Amino acid sequence: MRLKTRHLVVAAACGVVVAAPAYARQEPPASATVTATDYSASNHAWVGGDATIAAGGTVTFTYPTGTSSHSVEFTGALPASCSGLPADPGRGWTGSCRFDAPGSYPFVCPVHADMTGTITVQAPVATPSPAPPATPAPPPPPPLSPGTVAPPAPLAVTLATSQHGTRVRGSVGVTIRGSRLVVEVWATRRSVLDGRSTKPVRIGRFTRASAPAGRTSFAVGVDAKAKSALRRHRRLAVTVAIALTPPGGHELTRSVKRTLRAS
Ligand SMILES: [Cu+2]
Repeated sequence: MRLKTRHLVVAAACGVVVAAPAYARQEPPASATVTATDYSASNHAWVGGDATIAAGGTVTFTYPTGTSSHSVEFTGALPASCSGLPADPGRGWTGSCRFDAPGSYPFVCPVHADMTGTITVQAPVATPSPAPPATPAPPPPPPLSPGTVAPPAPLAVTLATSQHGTRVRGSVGVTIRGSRLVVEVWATRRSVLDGRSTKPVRIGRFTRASAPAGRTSFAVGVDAKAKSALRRHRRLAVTVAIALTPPGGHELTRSVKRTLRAS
């Protein structure tokens, strides 16, 4: 972006050239709205999905009208907190997230892989001594390895034995409000790509930055490769890795094997 150059003001009265204050970077707004639409510029898109806000600001996510199902899933850094976002993709919902730490927060609709957006959070401009953000950016959740030995039974996971369609649905018991839930679905490279490798490949991910106490349901959409494998073979063996981290606490993990069947 070219900076404006009209920053010199001639103070004619005394004949002195005075430099006016350089154009300061504009303080970004404290809030923004991101709207899911079935059709705007393209099929299934976020309107305002690349918003920039000030640290500590809030973004409202909404899907007010339409006939599809959408929801919001952060794929990198997580907001400080969210409320009102649907646990399952759906319609007619409004939720919001607060962003404390400056940085980029990419997100996607788990149903539509090309429905992506990024919230950019900027540090305050005019603070004399830059105050550290109230909450440091949470590190991205570590990758969960499938086949991890499950701890005795601290994590109450309900996952139907028979999973139909291209989403893995289940629920998990959350004892401490504000826990972070990450559910990943893995399959072998062989089953997804028809190769020989049995190396695991991640085919879906669901995150909930701040789950309320009680039972939180999840629905993990699988990616295009897995959908195409499911069309070819009618079934796909998957490992579902669930991780729940209470605020400031230890991560509880569990992994469960299931078969996804084409509906
Ligand atoms: Cu969508």
